[in-house]
Amino acid sequence: MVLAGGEGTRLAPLTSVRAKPAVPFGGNYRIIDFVLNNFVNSDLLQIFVLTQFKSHSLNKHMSRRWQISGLTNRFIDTIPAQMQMGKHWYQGTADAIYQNINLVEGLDPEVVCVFGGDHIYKMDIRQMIEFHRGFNHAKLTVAAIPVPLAQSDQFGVIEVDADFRMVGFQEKPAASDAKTIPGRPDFVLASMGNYVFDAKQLVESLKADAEERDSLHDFGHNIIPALFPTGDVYVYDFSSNSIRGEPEGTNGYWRDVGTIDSLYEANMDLLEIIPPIDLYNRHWPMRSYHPAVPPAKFVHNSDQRRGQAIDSIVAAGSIVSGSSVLHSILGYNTHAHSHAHIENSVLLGNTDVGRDCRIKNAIIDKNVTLAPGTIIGEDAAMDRERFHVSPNGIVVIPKGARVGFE
Ligand code: ADQ
Ligand code: ADP
Repeated sequence: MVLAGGEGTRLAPLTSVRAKPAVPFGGNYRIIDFVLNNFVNSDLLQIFVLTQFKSHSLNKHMSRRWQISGLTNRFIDTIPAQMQMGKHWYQGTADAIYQNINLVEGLDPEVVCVFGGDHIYKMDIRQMIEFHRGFNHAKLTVAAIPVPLAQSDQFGVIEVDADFRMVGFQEKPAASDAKTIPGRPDFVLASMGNYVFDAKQLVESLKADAEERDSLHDFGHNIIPALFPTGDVYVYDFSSNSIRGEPEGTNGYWRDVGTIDSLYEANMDLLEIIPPIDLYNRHWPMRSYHPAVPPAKFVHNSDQRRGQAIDSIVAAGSIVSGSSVLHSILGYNTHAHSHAHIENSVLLGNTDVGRDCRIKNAIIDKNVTLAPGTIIGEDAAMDRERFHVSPNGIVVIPKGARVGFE
């Protein structure tokens, strides 16, 4: 069960037009591709993707790329909120699963994986299931990773005993209250929001939670705190997960791209010479939808100025003509015209960058047209007047904007 309904308010304006898992990432992906590739590459092929907010773009992506047909018991089904349990939308993540409990019961599985749809990472999920099965009575196993203490208020913070049994859980505590990792006072052990449940336990927990009037019907706030005191909840150390063919030292890379700044940084990570997440590992193919567009092209312009891209990723359909692209990601169908300069930026696609534009430290959503001579990322005060600017100074241009035309 992939939870793909998140509203993603902190990613606005990118999520003003689409659900967070549908946000384009890394030139030719959408965020949800990472978790889906994790399941498919782990050969786990009974997948429900639960959607809710602004799901059209996500649905389209699912139907264009993530279909398995003709194999009887293998499927990827995208499930809209259907109000199965009364006239209300999903109240929280647990309610999202509860409202679809008939899907689980219908398959009568041994374990159910409940995973978030909005993180950038690679995981061989079979290894986590194997870990879960290694305990006789495990009711639930939660994947976890150390994160800096300062971010504790964004995560479920876990305490474990020597056997990696969960002995404490705080949902999004302030840094001053959070339990740090013994011997590592600046880190907490964070829940990745990925759960492997004993199927019967999942059904039982969700039904009990549905009866609770005061519950938020959320895994982090309600289900886990109710379950770990039984002593049968375990914690999977994500850094122990290994994938064939990955560069050394990249184990444990996981990014919650919940804010503009974290989304930007995760995109920039792809531009490292040896990136912490390798898109080229043929043992772990990274599927996504690819539109029928021609290869990217780099050309001199009429006054023999080079069109070039360095330390960059350029998706198909793009043309870089007499302009320079440095340390940036260009999505599908980006056209950069003569004398333009694009640096440290992420363009999501279908962008027209006019002559003489200078773009720095920006995320530019799809279908944007920049008039010749547009300058972004050089004058913070001016950028703030026109656009959303993140705490770290990343300028975000919303989908469909026409910038610099009077
Ligand atoms: P959050 O990051 O706050 O905390 P949450 O908003 O609960 O995550 O969303 C979890 C997942 O469910 C996301 O993939 C989201 O898209 C999806 N989702 C949210 N609301 C939904 C809805 N109504 N319908 C369908 N899907 C929905 C959680 C845990 C923390 C943990 C972090 C890790 O509660 O303990 O540390 O994830 O990021
Ligand atoms: P994303 O920006 O997430 O990639 P798409 O470009 O795939 O989204 O758009 C998703 C769908 O939303 C389009 O196929 C179209 O049907 C619809 N859509 C987008 N913009 C508009 C609009 N201005 N008016 C009507 N429908 C729109």
